[in-house]
Amino acid sequence: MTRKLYDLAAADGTRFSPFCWRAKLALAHKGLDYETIPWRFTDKAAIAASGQDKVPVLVDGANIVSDSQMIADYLERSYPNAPSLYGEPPARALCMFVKSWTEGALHPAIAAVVMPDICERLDPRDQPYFRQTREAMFKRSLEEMAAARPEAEKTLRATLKPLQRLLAGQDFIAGEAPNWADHLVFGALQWARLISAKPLFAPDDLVIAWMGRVLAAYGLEGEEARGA
Ligand SMILES: N[C@@H](CCC(=O)N[C@@H](CS)C(=O)NCC(=O)O)C(=O)O
Repeated sequence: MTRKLYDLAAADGTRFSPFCWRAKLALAHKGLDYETIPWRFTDKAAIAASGQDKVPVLVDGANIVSDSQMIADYLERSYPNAPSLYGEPPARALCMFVKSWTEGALHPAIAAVVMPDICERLDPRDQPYFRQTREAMFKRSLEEMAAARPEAEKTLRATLKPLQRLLAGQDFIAGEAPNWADHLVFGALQWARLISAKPLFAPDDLVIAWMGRVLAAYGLEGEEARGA
């Protein structure tokens, strides 16, 4: 039976979720086939069996796994003979630093820039839900966030500097080949570039070349435009 991954979709089908991208890269890393099921914010009933209300949700035979980190741990445990997502045990701990930086610094910097753009791109039936939950989350209206975009872009550029410095000297965050550390950061930047109403990165930005290498490592070239 084919594995299924519930994957957040915009109105035009673009798959922009950073957490879903991580999960897709982890499945590719393990060499596992899967199909994605486009999911909207308000399709809570479709993933109710996972016992929570967010995607990604992986359905692998009888196993239903939610939360991208739980999915990575599940894949590592269930498919131990496929290439490891973390490397040796200490490397998992290092990946947790990358996860903490991604979610604590990079995601907030990206969110401050793209929240209004996301709303525009959502299925109309998702838009009121998104506006209400995100305005409560950020304690600002989407219009206030849009007005503050120039400042937010400046913060994002500063946040990315250490990553760019790293990528000037090595091909992947994990070194010679990508692993979960790359997947975590890739998910965030893929989210940013797929959903931003205007380009956030120059074509010659080091992070763009690295994103190309990550996709190429899994034979996923061509996926970046559609986001599927
Ligand atoms: N900790 C979860 C976070 C997943 C998450 O926040 N997913 C978002 C999409 S990017 C979602 O499904 N949100 C549903 C909602 O806000 O109602 C993970 O790592 O998978």
